[in-house]
Amino acid sequence: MEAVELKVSGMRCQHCVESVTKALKPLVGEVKVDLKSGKVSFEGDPQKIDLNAVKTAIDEIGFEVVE
Ligand SMILES: [Cu+2]
Repeated sequence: MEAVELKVSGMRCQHCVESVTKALKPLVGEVKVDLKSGKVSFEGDPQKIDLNAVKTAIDEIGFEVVE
């Protein structure tokens, strides 16, 4: 397991945090979101995580992965 960290833009409140958390749960399990920095992090096997799917899921709910 490795820590993966993404920077997501557009999250402004706890509701956004929940949307991101919910959208990513089926893909990567538990995620940690830091609203202030926009950092979304989770643990996973880099071989198994489909980062494109993660980015698409974030995109679909109106946010953007910037890093
Ligand atoms: Cu919000």
